[in-house]
Amino acid sequence: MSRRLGLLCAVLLGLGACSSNNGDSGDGGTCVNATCNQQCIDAGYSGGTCAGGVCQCTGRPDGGDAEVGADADADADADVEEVPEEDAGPEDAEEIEVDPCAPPSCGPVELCGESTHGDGIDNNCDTRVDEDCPCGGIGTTLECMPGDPAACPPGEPCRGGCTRGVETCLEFEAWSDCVGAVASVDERCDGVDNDCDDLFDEGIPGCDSPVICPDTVRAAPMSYVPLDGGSIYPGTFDSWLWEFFCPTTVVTCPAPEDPTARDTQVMIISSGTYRARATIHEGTNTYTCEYAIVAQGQGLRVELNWDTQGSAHGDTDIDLHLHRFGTTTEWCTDDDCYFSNCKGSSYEWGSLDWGLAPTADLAACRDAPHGEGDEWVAHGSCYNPRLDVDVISCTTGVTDSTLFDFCAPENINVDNPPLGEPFRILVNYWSDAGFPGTSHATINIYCGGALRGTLGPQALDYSGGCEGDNWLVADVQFYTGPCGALDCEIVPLGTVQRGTAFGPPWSTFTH
Ligand SMILES: [Ca+2]
Ligand SMILES: [Ca+2]
Ligand SMILES: [Ca+2]
Ligand SMILES: [Ca+2]
Repeated sequence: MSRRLGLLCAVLLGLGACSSNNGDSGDGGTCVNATCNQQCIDAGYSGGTCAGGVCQCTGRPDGGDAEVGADADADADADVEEVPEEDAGPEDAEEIEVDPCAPPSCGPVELCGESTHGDGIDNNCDTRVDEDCPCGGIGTTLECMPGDPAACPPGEPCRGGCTRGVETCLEFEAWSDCVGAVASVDERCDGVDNDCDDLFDEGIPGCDSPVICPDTVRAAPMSYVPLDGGSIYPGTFDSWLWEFFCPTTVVTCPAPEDPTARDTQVMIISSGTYRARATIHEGTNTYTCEYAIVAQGQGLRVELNWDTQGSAHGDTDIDLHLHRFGTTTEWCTDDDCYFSNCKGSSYEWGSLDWGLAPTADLAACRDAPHGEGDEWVAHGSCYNPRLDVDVISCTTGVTDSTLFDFCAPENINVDNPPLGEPFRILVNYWSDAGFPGTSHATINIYCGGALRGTLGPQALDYSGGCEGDNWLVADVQFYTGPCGALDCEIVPLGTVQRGTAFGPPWSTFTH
């Protein structure tokens, strides 16, 4: 067994790769919590539980070295290799290799992932994420979770009531704190899985919560998300209130259709992690239930916001553009996806054929605002690339995201981005609508549903159609990570030019 697998087995008992079925009673495959827990304690961890049939250890090894041997538990057929003492311990961080495809759990050292720029995981469970990792490019981001990684399986929403936050690459290649995460806490009697082990209110004597709160809900951007109060509290009630909280990346937060109805819905436009809270009054009792709604697109999704959008702020018109891979043609041509050729209502299939297959599932586009969804339905599929909506003017304060006047971000999607081919993102100051001041634009880049970059705010002063200020935002290229997940590399450009020239040559990528 290789040294790298030896270390892996030290932190994750029972992986098939380690030829073991630890935690079971020897009959193969079935993890038993009590045995697993004891094996982890024997290995120097604070404990362990079975998750997905696998024994996962939690808590830092108390001695720094994580030694797990076949003799660690005489009852188990643990076929795991001892980690030589010199291979473990924080001082050897740069030498240690870990199988990047293994479900993470608490270990002795912080790891920076396959990219070496961080992995969003608090590998050493000290509540700091990627604290030893240099980040690569100001404004690039990672979803993150402080504490035991077992709460958030890679590539999936977190379990139970836990949700990831976002860490942002700051100056001097340092990651920010992990902002907005809801971490595991001790279980309470509230209908919520507070400790994020897929069981709610477990181990609390006499607990019988009248509300049962959903685990994380997944949704697509630009879709109606049901707020299903009947499944949370089916009994009679005197009053009901839905509150809806948006991630900081969302400028205008949409409101539920009927906040005082038990069962209602909300139209989500932008990607990100939202929170819904129901407050129920029944007699003298008040019950609450709060849970996360994670809105994730697929492939590449770019979202544009600007601070002079809306009737109260100048009502300026700023546009999102995406340049095709493989060419360096000028902007505002058919190698550029933008309002005049890339909406459902402006697409002329053939002139904007980048060779990318349309997405057959209309759920990806049929709820696009301003009637654009109906256009896609008429086309019969969601074309790639595509611009969801072109917002020319809108009314500040409108929170009904289904209305034409709602101040929505502009968004471009490529559901099936080719690998190893770069796209370039541009923001064009089309019209200031008479507003005399400076506008500031912000771009959020999502890859495979995860926020991977927040760039800007970028000042824009001169509007003039395609010849106005053009912010060259970033080049983005997709690759498949070693564990099969789609990811992207973002190279910020950060320059503003006037005119439609392509700009500097394509960036160099490391993937
Ligand atoms: Ca850490
Ligand atoms: Ca890490
Ligand atoms: Ca629980
Ligand atoms: Ca609970």
